[in-house]
Amino acid sequence: MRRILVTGARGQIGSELVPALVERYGAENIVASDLRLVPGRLSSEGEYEHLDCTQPQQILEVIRRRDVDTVYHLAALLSAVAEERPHAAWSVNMGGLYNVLEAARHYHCRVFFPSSIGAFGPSTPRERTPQITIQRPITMYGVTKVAGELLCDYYAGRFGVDTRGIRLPGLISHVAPPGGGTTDYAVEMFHQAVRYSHYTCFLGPDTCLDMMYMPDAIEAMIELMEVDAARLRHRNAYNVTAMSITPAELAAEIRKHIPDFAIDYEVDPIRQSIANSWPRSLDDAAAREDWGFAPSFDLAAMTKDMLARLSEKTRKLKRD
Ligand code: NAD
Ligand code: AKB
Repeated sequence: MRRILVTGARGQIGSELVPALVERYGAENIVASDLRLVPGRLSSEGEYEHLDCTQPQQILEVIRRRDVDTVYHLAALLSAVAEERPHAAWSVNMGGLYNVLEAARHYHCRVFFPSSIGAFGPSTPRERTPQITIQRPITMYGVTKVAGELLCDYYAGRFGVDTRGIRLPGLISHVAPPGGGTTDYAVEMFHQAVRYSHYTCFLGPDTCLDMMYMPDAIEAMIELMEVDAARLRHRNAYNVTAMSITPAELAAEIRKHIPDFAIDYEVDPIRQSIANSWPRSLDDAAAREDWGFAPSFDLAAMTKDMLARLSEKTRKLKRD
C-alpha cells in the first residue's frame, strides 16, 4: 500500500486527484497539502498538511512524519501568472521541485511531476509535436517546465529516484477553477455559457491548442505511476492529449447545447503570445504504446458532460 503526498492539492488538478487517490488507496494513505489553509477537511480529502514547497524542512518533515513513499508534486505557478511574476515562478516551480526531489532522494520516494505543453516554444514543430523535439520555450513557465523535466531525469539517472511525468495540455474541469493559465479560457467559456449565454474570450478564435477533460488527466497520472518502470522508454515527460481545439470550435460545440450562446473576442496580447508559442497538436504515440494511455473524452463527450455538471451545480445553488 502506498502513502501518497500531494503538494498544491487545493488547485484545479489536486481538487480532483486527491479524491481519486482516496478512492483507490484509502483516505488513511493520502496526505493532501497546500500553501492555502483549509477551513474544514472533507473525508474525500484524506489527511491535510499546510505545506510551503519552497521550504525544504517542511517537506522533509511531512514526508518523514507521514511515512510517505510517493509524491504527486502539483504546486506551481501557471503560465499567465508566471509571466506576471517570473521571480516567484522560478522560486516556486524550480525551488519547490528541487526540494521535493531532494526529500525524495533522502526518503526513497517516487515522484510525479506534471510538465506541460508550455515546455515547448516557437522553434518546436507545432503540428503533431513529437515526443523528442526542440524545447526552447520563451516563457518563465516553460523554462521551469523544461528544467523540471531535466532535473527529474537527472535525479532518476544520478540518484535512482523513480521520477515520472507527463506533458499535460490545457485541462477542462468543473470542480475547482483554473489557477491562472493560458488555456483557462476553455473553462471560463463553459461557466459563462451556462450562466450568461455569452463569453468574451482572451484568445483569438483560431488559436489551436491541445486540451483534455480532467477525468482523463487524473486517470493518466495514476496509471503512469502504477505501470512497471521497465515499460517506460521515457520518464520526464510523456506527451499526452485528447483534443486539439480552437475557441471558435469549442463555442460551436457549446452552441449545439445552448443555441443562443454568443462569443466575442478581446485578445490579451500576453496570453495570446504565450499560446502562439505552444504546439497546435501533440503526438502522444509514445504514451499510448508504453503505458496504454487512452483518453475517453473527445470534444463532444467532454462538452456534454461539462454542461450537464455545471447546469446541475447551478440548479443546486438556486435550490439552496
Ligand atoms: P493551480 O494553480 O490550480 O494549483 C496550484 C496549487 O499550488 C494552488 O492550490 C496553490 O495554492 C499551490 N501553491 C502555490 N505555491 C505553493 C507553494 N509555495 N507551496 C505549496 N503550494 C503552493 O494549478 P493546477 O492547474 O492544479 O496545476 C498543477 C500542476 O499541473 C502544475 O505544475 C501545473 O503547471 C501543471 N499543469 C496544469 C495544467 C492545467 O491545465 N491545469 C496543464 C499542464 C500542467
Ligand atoms: C497553462 O495554461 O498555463 C496550463 C498549461 C497548459 O500548462 N493550463
